[in-house]
Amino acid sequence: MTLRNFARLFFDIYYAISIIYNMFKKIAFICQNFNIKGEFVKFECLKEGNINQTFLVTFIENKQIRRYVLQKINSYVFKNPEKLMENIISVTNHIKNKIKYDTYRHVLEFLPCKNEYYYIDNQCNYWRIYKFINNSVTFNNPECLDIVYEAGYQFGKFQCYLNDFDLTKLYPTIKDFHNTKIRYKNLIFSAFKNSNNRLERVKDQLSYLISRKNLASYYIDLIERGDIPFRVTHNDTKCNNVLFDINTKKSLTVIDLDTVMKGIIGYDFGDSARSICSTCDEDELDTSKIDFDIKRFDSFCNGFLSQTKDILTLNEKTTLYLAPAVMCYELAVRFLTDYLDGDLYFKCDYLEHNFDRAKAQIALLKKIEDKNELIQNTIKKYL
Ligand code: ADP
Ligand code: GN1
Ligand code: MG
Repeated sequence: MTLRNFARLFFDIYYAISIIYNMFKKIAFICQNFNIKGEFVKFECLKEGNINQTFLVTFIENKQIRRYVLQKINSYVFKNPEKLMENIISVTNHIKNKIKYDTYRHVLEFLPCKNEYYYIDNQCNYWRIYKFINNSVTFNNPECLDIVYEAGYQFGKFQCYLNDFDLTKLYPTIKDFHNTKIRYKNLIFSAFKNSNNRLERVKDQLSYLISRKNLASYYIDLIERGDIPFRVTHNDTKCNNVLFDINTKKSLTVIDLDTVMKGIIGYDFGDSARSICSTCDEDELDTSKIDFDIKRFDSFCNGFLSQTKDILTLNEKTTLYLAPAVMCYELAVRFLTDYLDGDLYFKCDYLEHNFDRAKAQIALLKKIEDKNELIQNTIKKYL
């Protein structure tokens, strides 16, 4: 190694250590504001989510290890973190009152910071802390049908817990979040703007999504006609938003409650079906491997509908079959829009990440549409 290379390596290592050290100090300082007892010993990044910045922080109190999840709320995505935290606290309190045992493992528990449940740092970032659920695990892609059943069951149970929750208490944390018609308009607008000169690259995917435009209006028309009711919905029911016990592989609780707000059942059912029943990760590059697994869909429906079938109206039941396609379409539209806009919304690991995600959702949508009849029959079996 030349002296010059050695000096560069030394500088890089020094630079990396100083970033980690400053981060350590900053995280320790933020945690202090939540009055956590004990000594702060370390932090790790939890990289699963596409939105918030998440850290696992470890404290030692009287020789006992205590772990917490520290999150910086994404303020580009969530414009009013104060109201968002009000939603989460009232929803988690409501659920807590219904759980009979092991409350600490079956609902998220947030720590107060003075009179609120967030801390604002000197750059106006909002931070929150909640208890880490020990011996838990999440799955991007479930390894077996029991896990699929459990994920469906847990999202269904979440609906049941909140069936008697007063909808008017919830603030819309993201306006028109699942308004697929507006999502479609935004895509067309971004294509016109072409602010990052990416239009030429996406023209095949864009024309496909335009050709399937009728999917965008299906649920919005039903709501506008008053054919289906509003409910409290989670709105982000992808597979890795359910925590499982690492040993028994039983589901523990639904996490990532930022988007809990007024919605319709198809959003939660469809979003989890497209996420859980896909044979690949959301950013699979080899689209020929992507399929919608009907065996998984069967187990998912079994779990979800075992919890919800008695609370759903007839119209909700008969319109459920299109939900996996609509939610998959919506996500393809969102990924492509964000790609055209220059990756402002979703966290990206590399330049083309959003484009690859959009292509993967389109591949999945085609499979879902091919299996429409099987999807309908499976839903009927469990209603
Ligand atoms: P995002 O909004 O970015 O998706 P999440 O709230 O879903 O963030 O958290 C990201 C990841 O952190 C989860 O997928 C999960 O692996 C882990 N996690 C979050 N909350 C907990 C918790 N209470 N206990 C254990 N792990 C958690
Ligand atoms: C985001 O936060 P996370 O990673 O669970 C997004 C969802 C998308 C999902 C796609 C608030 O979910 O709507 O379906 O990415 N959440 C928000 O992976 O936009
Ligand atoms: Mg998440």
